[in-house]
Amino acid sequence: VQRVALSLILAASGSLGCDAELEPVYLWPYDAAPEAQTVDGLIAVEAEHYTSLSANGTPVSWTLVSIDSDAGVEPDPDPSHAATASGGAYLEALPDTFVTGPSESVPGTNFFDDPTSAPFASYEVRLAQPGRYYVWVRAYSTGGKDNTAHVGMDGQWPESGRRLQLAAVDTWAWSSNQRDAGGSLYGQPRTIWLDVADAGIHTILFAVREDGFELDKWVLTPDSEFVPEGFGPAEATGL
Ligand SMILES: [Ca+2]
Ligand SMILES: [Ca+2]
Repeated sequence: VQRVALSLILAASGSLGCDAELEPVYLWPYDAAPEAQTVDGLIAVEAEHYTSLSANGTPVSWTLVSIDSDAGVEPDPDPSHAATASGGAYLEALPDTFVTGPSESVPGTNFFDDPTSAPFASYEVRLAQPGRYYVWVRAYSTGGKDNTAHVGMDGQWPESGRRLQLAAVDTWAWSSNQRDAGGSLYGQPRTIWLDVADAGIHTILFAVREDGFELDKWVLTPDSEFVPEGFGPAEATGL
């Protein structure tokens, strides 16, 4: 396990203010920002602490659901899961029209196998070291038509970030599985990753593949043995 400190910056309004000499600091768009900490190469970010969201010309958007407010977007067949979400909030891809039962996938409308034309959320982070980062997400699905997404970086969507697959249903669960990896529809752990060529500011991207996907929190870790549990690491803290 590499023991290199890593810092994280989230841009509050597009101005990153990055400076390699600065102590790591959050620039959350929230007043109650946690104090930043240096960590052992791992970062953890609440999905609701995004830098920006884009529908990317589609009818679907990542939409905030919290203990204080429902998404207010219909149709959304399942109830809020904010009460059991990390931080009491998450993003859901809404509206959700591709659901278990008599519904059809419509590419570009409720199903986005190609992440380049999918709705996405952006997170500005500062990575203090290059290398391979395994991607874990804490997410919720209520069926097989709500349980995949894509991960990208800096406007790119590498094959290793495509088709992130949840293996659990009707519960919050962590996954780093790529659909079909290892000969299983539900994939295998640590088959979703991002290769980072240079330290510095990067934009981590999460795109919708199936509407109704609920994204609570995500982790990047260089540790191939790390498996998050429960709510996972506190934001930006490490092992
Ligand atoms: Ca769906
Ligand atoms: Ca959350």
